[in-house]
Amino acid sequence: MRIDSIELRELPMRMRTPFQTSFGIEQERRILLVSLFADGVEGMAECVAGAFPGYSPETIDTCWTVIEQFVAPRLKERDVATPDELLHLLAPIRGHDMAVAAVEMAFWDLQAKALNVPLWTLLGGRRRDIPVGISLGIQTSIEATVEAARRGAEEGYRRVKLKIAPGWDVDVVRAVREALPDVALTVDANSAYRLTDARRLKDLDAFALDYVEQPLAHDDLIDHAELQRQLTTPICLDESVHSPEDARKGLHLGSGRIVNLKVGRVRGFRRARQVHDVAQAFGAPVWCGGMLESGIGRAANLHLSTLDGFTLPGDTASASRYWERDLIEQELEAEDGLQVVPSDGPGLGVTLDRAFVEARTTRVETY
Ligand code: OSB
Ligand code: MG
Repeated sequence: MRIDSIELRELPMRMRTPFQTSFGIEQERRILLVSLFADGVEGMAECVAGAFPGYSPETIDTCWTVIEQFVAPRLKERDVATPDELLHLLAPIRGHDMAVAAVEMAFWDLQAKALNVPLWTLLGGRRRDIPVGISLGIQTSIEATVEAARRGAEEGYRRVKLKIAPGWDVDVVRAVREALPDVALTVDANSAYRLTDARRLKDLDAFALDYVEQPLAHDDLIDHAELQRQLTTPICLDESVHSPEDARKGLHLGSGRIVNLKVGRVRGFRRARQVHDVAQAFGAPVWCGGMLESGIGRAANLHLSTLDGFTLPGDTASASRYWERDLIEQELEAEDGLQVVPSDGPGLGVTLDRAFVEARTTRVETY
């Protein structure tokens, strides 16, 4: 397909409630949409970078700059036949995986639309009902956390994940576990601990957690392996895995036994599939992470979740948990803890609410 142009668009979206993690608090999302135009077709993706470099060094501003200055010039007026070819053209760009991912994902949507097939068939997925869980940010009190967890469980979500941080861990997990003895419960530290906290983290073994997500540093596999030897609870890697190589090293070292797979973190669908395949080779389950996406990014996550290895509930809960009004026409709502893959048309299977998006857009450029 001959790439005619790339459009970048920013629109602010305010979340219903603030989302607090060990690295910060967020309520005003700056959504960055990327469109690729080729052969009269538009492929679209959402860039998952945040406004602040707390989860990753990338931000939506670095992504905009990298796409404008380095990605667009390499793709414009080029014939690109496959995602592999596109990644090859972008291979000189080191890092900036979220920026590259957004463009790569838009290319998959473009191809699927040109072929008139749903994206999941191109990805090779087979699952149709996607089990989902909720991710609860750090709340104002233990009681509020227990109540939010209880509501999630009552709504049928298949897993409750609690954000933890030093000083907000064992007590809150104990309270939720006592209130909900049977719920599939996990915690996510977003890299807030060090190996010297191992004793504290070992206390979490008492609560039958499905996993503890990314307890240690974002760039560490060695200490995670040492910690995993001391814990009975499986460790799930999130921030540490940017590539199939990272997954291989982490699973080989025993740094974790489960992978949270976020397509934006691993440079797009092609590499996400490779990470998935590596995990499968190790017999390690994967699940689809979330980055507080709007409907465009959530739809992409649901398509990815159709691959066989996604055996644990993903962070792809109902869009209405975060948004008063989404920027797509479909309502991506879970029922009984299941999401169905969007299928209103080819590609992502969702349609942008153009009037809403135009009205909210604060910046749009075509390169
Ligand atoms: O670590 O999984 C994470 C949100 C922003 C950044 C990092 C993470 C998260 C979440 C929320 O846990 C997932 C979601 O519901 O989109
Ligand atoms: Mg995480």
